[in-house]
Amino acid sequence: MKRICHLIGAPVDSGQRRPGCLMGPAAYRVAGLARMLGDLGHEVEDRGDVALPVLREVSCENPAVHSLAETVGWTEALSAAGRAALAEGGFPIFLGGDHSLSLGSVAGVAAHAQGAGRPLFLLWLDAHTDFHTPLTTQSGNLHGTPVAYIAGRDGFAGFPDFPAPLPPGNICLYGIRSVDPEEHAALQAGQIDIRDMRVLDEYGIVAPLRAFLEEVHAAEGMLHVSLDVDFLDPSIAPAVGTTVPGGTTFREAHLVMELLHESGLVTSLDLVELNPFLDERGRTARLMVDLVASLMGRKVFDRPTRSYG
Ligand code: B3U
Ligand code: MN
Ligand code: MN
Repeated sequence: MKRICHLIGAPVDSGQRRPGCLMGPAAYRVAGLARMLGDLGHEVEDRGDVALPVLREVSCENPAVHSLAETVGWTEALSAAGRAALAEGGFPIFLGGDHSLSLGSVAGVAAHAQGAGRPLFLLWLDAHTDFHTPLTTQSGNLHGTPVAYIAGRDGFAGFPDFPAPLPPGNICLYGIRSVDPEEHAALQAGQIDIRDMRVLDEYGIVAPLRAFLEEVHAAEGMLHVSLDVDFLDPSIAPAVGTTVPGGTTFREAHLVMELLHESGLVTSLDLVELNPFLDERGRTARLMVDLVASLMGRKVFDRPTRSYG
């Protein structure tokens, strides 16, 4: 399917403490994202980088939280950008930026889905669950909070209300292998299905994803995919501030992308946590662009795969 890809630069650095993610959008452009999408037959509109609006004063009871006003500003601006892209019939690709950008990107997508009367599903490809609220985070890094915001947890004073929070069954956390105690307790008490590495080691990378995609399909839902660089193993993707060993391999990650393409269900995408300052000669940026290629239709042979099962 031919898409009109809207590239939305999100040079967000406020959600964590290590400078460099703001160079992410430039790195994706240098690595040839737009050309690759064009070569696959898609239309590409590079909307440039979103600008941070004038900041409002906001405060949080948790003294650990930093850069709150900036993160709220990004949330509002990126939400508007995402919503506008979908309203124009585009396929938004958010070029991050740290994962706090998803507070905004998913809010915008959710607002559109609500207006269109369609359920929204979320596939979170990440080593982390990002299920803190601003009140529970110990690091104070708000990139650890977007899933909680999207799921409608309390504690986001100062942020815009999340439009139509997603029910737990619409959220799939995939590739998880690092969870803080507060996140663990909240997830344990809730009903979000967590496809952590324990699950993927036992069942493989395919079956748990297929099961989720079937649910999206049955509900005629929209599907937002949020791809954190640390979903990948650090040995192939070193350009990320929070490396966690035991991530997905090159082939596993491509297979996930190929299955997503074949499903035809994905309607928006975040690329997050790339820190080009930590990269080795651009290899992580190039790998991320390659994975997007698989997600957008690049394949070895253009024919249905026969079943060997
Ligand atoms: N859960 C930890 C670590 C973390 C979350 N997301 C990332 N790191 N990338 C925290 O700081 O909230
Ligand atoms: Mn993340
Ligand atoms: Mn992560």
